[in-house]
Amino acid sequence: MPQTQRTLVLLKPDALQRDLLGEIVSRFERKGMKIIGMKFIRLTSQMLDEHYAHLSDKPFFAALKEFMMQTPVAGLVLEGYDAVSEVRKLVGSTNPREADAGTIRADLSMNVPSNLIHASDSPESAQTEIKRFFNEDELFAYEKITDRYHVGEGI
Ligand code: DAT
Ligand code: MG
Repeated sequence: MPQTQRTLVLLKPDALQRDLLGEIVSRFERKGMKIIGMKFIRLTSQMLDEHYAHLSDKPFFAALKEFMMQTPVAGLVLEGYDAVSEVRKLVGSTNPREADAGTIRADLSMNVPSNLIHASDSPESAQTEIKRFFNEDELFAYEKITDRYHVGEGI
């Protein structure tokens, strides 16, 4: 059975600068993901040390942090069936030139680190990342008329 999950998305400074926030949010809306949190976040060096801890020994780490702090990022929490893997599927591989056509990164970007978007890579990291960037009172449970098409009795 599919699991209703929540996942964390960050629209990176290149998405903001290239006027792609709407295009990217629209792809998640069209898929049937429910937006339950959405705000601008000014990332700090400390937040990025935590968020990208798995990359701290890489030579590009400092440049990656600098890139992520160029502008505010747009944070979203998305909810839906198997949201973590479904959102990663829509996002595509880390390197946009290796990502499958049809994905956000393949269709709209060319390079790392300018690959437009972050999305949690497992249910465990989704939980940690949602807590890192959103307070409980910034997340909204609400009924949507389209819930009947996107969740419910289906497989
Ligand atoms: P993903 O964003 O697909 O989860 P990741 O967690 O391995 O990938 O890396 C986080 C970000 O770090 C990635 O979106 C872009 C940047 N990055 C990864 N590998 C890189 C590299 N070899 N050179 C420059 N930036 C890189
Ligand atoms: Mg990652």
